[in-house]
Amino acid sequence: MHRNAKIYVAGHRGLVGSALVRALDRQGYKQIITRSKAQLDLRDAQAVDRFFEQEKPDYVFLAAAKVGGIAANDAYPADFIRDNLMIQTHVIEAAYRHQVQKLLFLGSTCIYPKLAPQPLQEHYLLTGELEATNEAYAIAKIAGIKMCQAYNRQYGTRFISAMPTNLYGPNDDFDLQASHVLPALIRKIDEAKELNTNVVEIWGSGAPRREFLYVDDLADACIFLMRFYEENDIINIGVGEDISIKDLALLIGEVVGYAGQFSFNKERPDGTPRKLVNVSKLTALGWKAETSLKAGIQATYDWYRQHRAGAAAR
Ligand code: GFB
Repeated sequence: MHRNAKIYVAGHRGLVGSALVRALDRQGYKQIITRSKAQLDLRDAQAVDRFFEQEKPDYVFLAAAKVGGIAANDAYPADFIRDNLMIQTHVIEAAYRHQVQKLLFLGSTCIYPKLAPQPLQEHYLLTGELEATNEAYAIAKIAGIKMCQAYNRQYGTRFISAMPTNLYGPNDDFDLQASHVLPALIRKIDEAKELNTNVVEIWGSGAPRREFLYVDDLADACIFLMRFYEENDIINIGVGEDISIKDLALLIGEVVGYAGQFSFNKERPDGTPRKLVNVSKLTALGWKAETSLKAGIQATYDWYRQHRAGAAAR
């Protein structure tokens, strides 16, 4: 991927897309193409085809998706399956029709079977039942992976698929209903500290375990894969260790400086008990995550404090 290649980052305003633009810029790529949702609705097939016809990107990072935490996925399954199928289908088809050299599609470790052995290996995909709370999203993402692999087989395209673990970082979604656990706990704990309330509610039992990858590390891994990965199989991106939700809350409390208690609301779902990925395939290729969880939480909390009003309102 040469420095003057035309690179389209779909979803550049989101957590992953904005980190990709930062990383590409930092690494000296000069022609980064982006479009906001208002400028280009990726659910509109004709508009997507016209955009590819005009811009003829050489590379595409498909980071646009409808994403959300366990509550959002549970509440809006139709939105998650419809929007993600439309977005990915239109971009993958247009990338093929307009001879894009290479495309990176992003899956997620939450699309592995709910009770697959841990740590998750790439070939566990489709070997068991999915987690009910986000099955619609998972089916859409699995379809995207299979679509890339089918185009590669039938048309000889180079559409690769990666499986990032749970992500967090600057520009995340801090809305308490739509967001993932880490940004939600940063906001709830920060507000408890500000308001001097003495308890923060954690959804579920606090026992589930999650692996967290700082989004700037993910962006670095995506560029690495775009440059060096040519296989049809999916590849995990993670840190190779996980933490319980309860211990995550305690760690965030330490960073924020919160001395209060935590309560556990068992009415809320725990979701998948664990989804730690096996990262040996990517490690063997020569890539490793750099940012520790504590350092990543600190950086995310610093960003949140600077953007508190906007971030919370998203
Ligand atoms: O991050 P999260 O919403 O999604 O929840 P998943 C992770 C765990 O944290 C669950 C618990 O057990 C939640 O019950 N949790 C505790 C909380 N307190 C909170 C809170 O205040 N907010 C939230 N959101 N969770 C998602 C999938 O699963 O993983 C998505 O639903 C996506 O499709 C994402 O793929 C990566 O990690 O359980």
